[in-house]
Amino acid sequence: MDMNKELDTAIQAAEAAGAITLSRLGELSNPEIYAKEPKDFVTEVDRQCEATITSIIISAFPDDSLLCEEGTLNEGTSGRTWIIDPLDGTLNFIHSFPVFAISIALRGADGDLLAGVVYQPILRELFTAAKGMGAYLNGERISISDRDSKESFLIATGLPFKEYHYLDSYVGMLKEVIRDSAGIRRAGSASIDLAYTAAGRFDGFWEYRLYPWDFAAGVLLVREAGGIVTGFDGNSDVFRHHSILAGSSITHPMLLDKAQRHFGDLVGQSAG
Ligand code: 2AM
Ligand code: CA
Repeated sequence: MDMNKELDTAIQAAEAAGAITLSRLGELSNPEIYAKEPKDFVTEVDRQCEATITSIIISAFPDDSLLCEEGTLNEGTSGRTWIIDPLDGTLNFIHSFPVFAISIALRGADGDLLAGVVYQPILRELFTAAKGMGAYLNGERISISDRDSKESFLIATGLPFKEYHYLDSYVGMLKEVIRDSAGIRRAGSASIDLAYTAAGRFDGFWEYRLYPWDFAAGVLLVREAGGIVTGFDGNSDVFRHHSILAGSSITHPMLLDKAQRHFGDLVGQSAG
């Protein structure tokens, strides 16, 4: 199915939200920061971006549903759902640490990811993918890393920041990945971690607890770039448990083996 109109709309929405983030970067002060839950922050910039994105998407596709981080909902009749993170990396944004993105994905009625956009406004990097059509960075085809020696792997992860019952499992896995890689990065934006994995900058990525809007677009990017994405249970239905392992045919099995040994029974638990 041709996704050109969907991708063009998602790009337009992501660029409009990106312009908002750039115009507000460095401006935030404490009264403008709200905690949805302890350590889970939202700012008026997140809300402004979400309003801009959703109005662009709803006017182009009024029959589609919306699932957005900051709560905008639209119950459409098409069976398709746009999964939107208007500002991924909010804590970075608040601190002016320049790693944040807009993530927009479209999921079809059958559950398949159809289109995905991750836009990093500071670097003006636009990552796009449509099902079966490959993954692109600013119009150039990207592909997953072909590095094959563990001494060369640069692996991204997300550290636990809110729930700590799996901290020991996480640290057990982290210790092994430290030994089996050149280095680890924790940049604080899962959509960028996945987009960079798709582009071969990172050799793999793992994070235990994420929301659909953090990973939906990035998962399609990695798969369309030739990579493998599953949950920690090895299942490719990443929407079931919200844990993510992404990598190449070399790094994904390595991460999966470690996740299964360290997380054990935890892998089957659904996200809270
Ligand atoms: P968010 O900025 O859209 O909330 C990486 O760990 C992911 O977790 C990010 O994509 C980020 O998405 C989310 N997250 C939420 N709260 C966080 C926090 N306090 N520290 C780090 N990441 C956080
Ligand atoms: Ca967000």
